[in-house]
Order: sequence, then C-alpha cells, then structure tokens
Amino acid sequence: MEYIDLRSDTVTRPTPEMRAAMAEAEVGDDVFRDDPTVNRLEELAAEMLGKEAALFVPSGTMGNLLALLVHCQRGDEVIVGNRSHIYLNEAGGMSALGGIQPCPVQNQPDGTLALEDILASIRTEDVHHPITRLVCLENTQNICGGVPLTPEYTRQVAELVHRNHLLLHVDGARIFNAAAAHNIPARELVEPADSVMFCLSKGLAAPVGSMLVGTTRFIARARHLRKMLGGGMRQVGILAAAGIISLEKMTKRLGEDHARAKRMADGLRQVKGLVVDAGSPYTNMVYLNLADDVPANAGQITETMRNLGVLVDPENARRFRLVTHYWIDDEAVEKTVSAFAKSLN
Ligand code: TLP
Repeated sequence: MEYIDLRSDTVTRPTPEMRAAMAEAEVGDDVFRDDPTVNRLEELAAEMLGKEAALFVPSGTMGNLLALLVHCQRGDEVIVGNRSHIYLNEAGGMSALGGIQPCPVQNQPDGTLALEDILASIRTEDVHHPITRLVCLENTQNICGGVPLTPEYTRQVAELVHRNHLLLHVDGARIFNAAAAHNIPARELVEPADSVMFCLSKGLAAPVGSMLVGTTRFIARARHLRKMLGGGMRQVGILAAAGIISLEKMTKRLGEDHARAKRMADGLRQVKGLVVDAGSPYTNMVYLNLADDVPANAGQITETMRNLGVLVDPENARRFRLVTHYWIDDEAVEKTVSAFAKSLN
C-alpha cells in the first residue's frame, strides 16, 4: 500500500529530478575539497543565508553539534529552549561529546525565549559559575507548533547576546519554512546570527544532508571537527546534487505545504472528537489533541489510521503532529480528514 505519510517532513523521498541529477553528478573526494558539486552547494548555501561560508554535513544533529563544539569550550554553558530539538532530541551530544552544559530556558507558546529570561540566565563572573557562551534559537520552533520566529525578535535576541559578549546560533532546520511564512528571504531571518544550521532533508526533499553556515573561520574549524566526528565524506556530490535542487527549486514551493496544512487543519476542525490547536498551523505542522470524551488513545487511533493508509505521529497518549511536505497533495489532505473522521466514529 502507498501510505500517506504525515509523520514528518523527514520522510520525503527525492524527486525524479533529484534522482536524475544524482545519477549524473560530477564528483570528487570532498575531504580533498575536490568535489565540484559539494563546492557549488556550499557556495549556494552561504550565499542564500548571507554568510561567508558553508559546510555540508550528514544531518541536522551533526550540524548543531558542530556549531556548539566550535563556539564553546568544555565546561561552558549554552542557553537553549526547554522545548528545543537541541535540548530534547539530540541525544545529549553537547554534554557527552563537548562537555558543554545546557541551561534550559522556558519556550514561550510562540516559540520564543523571553528576553528577560535569557538575560537572567547569563552567568555572572564568579569562580563557582560555568561561563555562558552561546544562545540557541530554533526557527521554525517545532514543538511549539512549527511556529516561525520573526526577524525583529531574532535581532533583539542578537543584540542582547552580543551586548553580553555571547554568540547566537540558530537551529534553522526549517528556516526556509519560516522564510516562506514571513514572505522574506531566509538571509533576513538570520542576518544577526553567528551561525545557522538548516536541513536539506526535510521539507526541501533531499534524501540526506544539512548545511552549517557562518564565517570562513567558523566553518574551517567546523570542517576540522566534522572530520574528527567521522563525518568527512568522499564522493558526496551524489547527495549535494539533490541539495542544489532543494535550494534552487524546493525553497520556492514551501508555501504550498503551508496552504495544505491549513486546509487539513480546517477539515480536521470539523471532525468530532478532534481539537486542533488554536492558531495551528503556522507553517507545515498541524498539532491536535483527542477530545476528552474520546475513549481511544492516540496509539489506537494511529493504528486505525495506518489501516486506512495514513501514517501519523502520536506525540503522547492524546496528541498528534501532522506534517505536510512535497509528497502530500490535495487528495492526500482530503483522505487524511476522512480517515480521521472514520477512525473516530
Ligand atoms: N526533527 C525530526 C525529529 O528528530 C523529531 C522531526 O521529525 O521533526 N532541529 C530541528 C528543529 C529538528 O526538527 C530536527 C529533526 C533536527 C534539528 C535534526 O535533524 P536531523 O534529523 O537531520 O538530525
């Protein structure tokens, strides 16, 4: 059965155009910097994000880890959202591999960290204290609803951060979704950030890979650390070829995913037994709960949905996240709404 797969935008398979480009990609040994396709992807990424240089990395998790390892020393502290991917879903890499300590600050419902909370979390100079080195923002903020942070907010955080001699890293796994939501170029969203990670392998539909961008000096150090972590890759132009299509073409169509998420949410609001989050969706994620009077739990509904050909991701016993992407068309939106209606009645 061909499933409608809403578990994540990470499930996107490469497009036929990507597969053709991958088959024909000009390649070389990227550890020698000899792969022309990787070099082109890195130049394009740096240009689109308005930074000096970029590095192709196997995953978003590795990209974020590299940023933390470059910016921080062992024993340093990083201010992160308590609902951020870096804090919750990266296997504790910063502590395990970098000796870096997270300082979690509450994510507000709109995905931001309150400026006063950031300020209050910066350690004072004291022989007892760790040194605060870095603040991380996530844009779009996944767990808060796929909500896009604004360029104004990011600028305010950057001002606070830089005034206090800290650095700002943006986990921009879905930064192009944020850019599409605000209808501005991605570079405007990250202009004051010292480093940014974004993913090619999510809504941009590449099979593998993320990009880390920043200054030339930052990227040179990240390249060294990528090798240390075992992430130096060879004829990886095969993958970069898909990434170039992600950047040149797929970034321009994300609004379609957002419109479909909106239609899906509108449809699901009509289904008795479902409570779609107020305001959802902001981008390509619909978050919803089972109403209190529904006896089934999210696991059981997930199973029924699977039997009806729709894969969904239960967040907990009562909650779902549905993510639209390149392979979700209008028909899939309608089928999803009717599968939920059948599952609940
Ligand atoms: N997110 C995945 C899962 O890991 C939860 C998803 O389905 O949303 N930053 C953010 C904000 C992310 O959402 C993700 C992946 C990453 C980083 C990590 O990227 P990968 O999976 O490439 O390591």
